[in-house]
Amino acid sequence: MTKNKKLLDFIKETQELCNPENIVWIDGSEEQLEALRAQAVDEKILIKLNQEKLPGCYLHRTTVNDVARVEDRTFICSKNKDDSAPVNNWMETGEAMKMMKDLFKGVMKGRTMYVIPYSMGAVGSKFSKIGIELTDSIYVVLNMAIMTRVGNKVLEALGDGDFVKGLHSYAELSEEKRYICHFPEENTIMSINSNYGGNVLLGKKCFALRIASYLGKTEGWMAEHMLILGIENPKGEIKYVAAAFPSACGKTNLAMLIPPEIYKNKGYKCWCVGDDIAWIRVGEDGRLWAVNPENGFFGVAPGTNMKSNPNALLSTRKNTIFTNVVENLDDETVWWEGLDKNPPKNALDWKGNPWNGDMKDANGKPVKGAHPNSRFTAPTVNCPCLSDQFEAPDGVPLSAIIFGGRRAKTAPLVYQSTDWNNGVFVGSIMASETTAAATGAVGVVRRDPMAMRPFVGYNMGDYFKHWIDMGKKIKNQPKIFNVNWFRTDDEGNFIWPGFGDNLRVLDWILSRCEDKVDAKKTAIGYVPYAKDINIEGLDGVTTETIEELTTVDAETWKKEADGIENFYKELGDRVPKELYDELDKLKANLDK
Ligand code: GTP
Ligand code: SPV
Ligand code: MN
Repeated sequence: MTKNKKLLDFIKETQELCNPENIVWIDGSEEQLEALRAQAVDEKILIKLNQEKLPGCYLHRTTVNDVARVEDRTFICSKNKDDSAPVNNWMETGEAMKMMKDLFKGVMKGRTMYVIPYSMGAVGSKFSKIGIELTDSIYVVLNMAIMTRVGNKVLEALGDGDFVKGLHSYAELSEEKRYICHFPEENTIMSINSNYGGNVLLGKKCFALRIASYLGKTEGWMAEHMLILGIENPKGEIKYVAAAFPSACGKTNLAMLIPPEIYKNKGYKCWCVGDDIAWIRVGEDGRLWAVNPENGFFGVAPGTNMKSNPNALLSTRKNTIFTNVVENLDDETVWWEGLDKNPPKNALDWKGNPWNGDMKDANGKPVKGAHPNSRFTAPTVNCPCLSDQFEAPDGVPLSAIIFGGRRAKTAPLVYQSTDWNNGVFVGSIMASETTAAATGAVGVVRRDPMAMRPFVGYNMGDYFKHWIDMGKKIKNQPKIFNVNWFRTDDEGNFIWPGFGDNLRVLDWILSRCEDKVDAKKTAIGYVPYAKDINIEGLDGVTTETIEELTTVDAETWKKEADGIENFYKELGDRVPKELYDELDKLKANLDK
């Protein structure tokens, strides 16, 4: 299989620690995966769906207490506290290793341990990195086989090289003993007592963001929570943007955007390179180049429909695993809130209880059938708008970097930073209302710098410094913007139509990158003149609406500046001076 000494040692040590009954190597063949799917169906881990309507599709239900990332039980372990804290939960490396080893002792007794060799990035490309996940969960194996490139070809590419060690067991799915521990200094991840995506598909957030962000800092590149999108104009030129929005704030939707009619008719097209994670490097031409290290989409199901995101929905029509959605018992298909207006009459909800669309709770509110963080795991190849550059070894060049969050007030529809350092500032002050993608309260505004608050594998101040330092290395810097699709009116309705119409904002962004349009200077940066956002063909949106969406209220922003200062203080003394300078400039602008 392999002669890699480190790998063989890792397996032997884990075997001794976890005591599995047997070991199965994932070779990546369709035969092996098909046999595992059949076994998962036998063991009631997966439900086989209607193979005519949804070929190759399955449904999985997690336990009720295991439905999202657990940020309060996720740790970045390092020798020195300051190298991780204060935003991350920190544990000292030795102490955490000991705690985890105690928890893993004998945990796979009577179970099979699967060895998953996986590559983040196309196998063999010079930007790709290899991980090995050892797990006792077939669900993890089958999801990793969609989300990453797995199997013998990865072992071959590994040779006797280095890899990220990942160990996972669903153990007893105990909430009290659930821990997701990262050891960036040891290239190691350990995850126990969960079987939910972001906690257990170790290639994703654990490796491709937390460990990779640390590697990026040491090696001079960046791992970011960003979608990558190509926008083709009528002349056939394609410009790429990368955008960081917090979890469940619209990355998958923007990444698969369908142009509004008036743009489509002119010949605009959009191409998806990635929907969640970008690895970014400085190219020989001095531009930033981005690759998507994943091979699948782990997308939010609720709200996905043929109007909001047809490309996402079409991506889920074959070879997809659905988690925690509604099971339609009449025809063995799936449903979720916002799919269509016809919930099934004879169904099971995400917990497996009988459900129909008419049920109300004690307060008369509709009982949801799908969990708000229910997800689909779909292969990228299914995506109708997948970019032909998806596997390009060097990635795609970025014209713009876009930050964005879910803000009912404060942040305008779009604004542009004045330069790189100011753009880093704009990213660092991002704030967003929390969503169901992580456990805990939903709808609370919190600072989420670069949408990386839950995913930075080291000290946040050092992470900001890395952004500032990268700026110095990029000769042809992309322009940096901030967007907010989520401003609401006094009744709480979204003012901006969003989804496909977001292309209208991207259009302005690209025009700014090419110096084709003027903008209005405000205290926080440049906002569009209302006339420059194309609203042709939009119902109910006028230039007044755009005026309203792009106002920057000085009083609100003064409070925001105080909030930013407090946040920086919380982060401690590693926040770079460059960012305090930007904060001073913002305050001075607001006092003008
Ligand atoms: P993660 O996979 O958790 O990282 O989430 P994501 O950032 O990919 O978010 P996604 O695109 O799945 O969107 C999450 C939610 O935001 C869904 O309920 C969408 O319907 C909603 N949403 C996305 N784009 C827009 C938009 O432009 N306007 C509005 N109002 N809602 C949006
Ligand atoms: C997110 O929460 O940002 C996700 C889903 O993309 S998870 O893989 O659970 O992190
Ligand atoms: Mn995400």
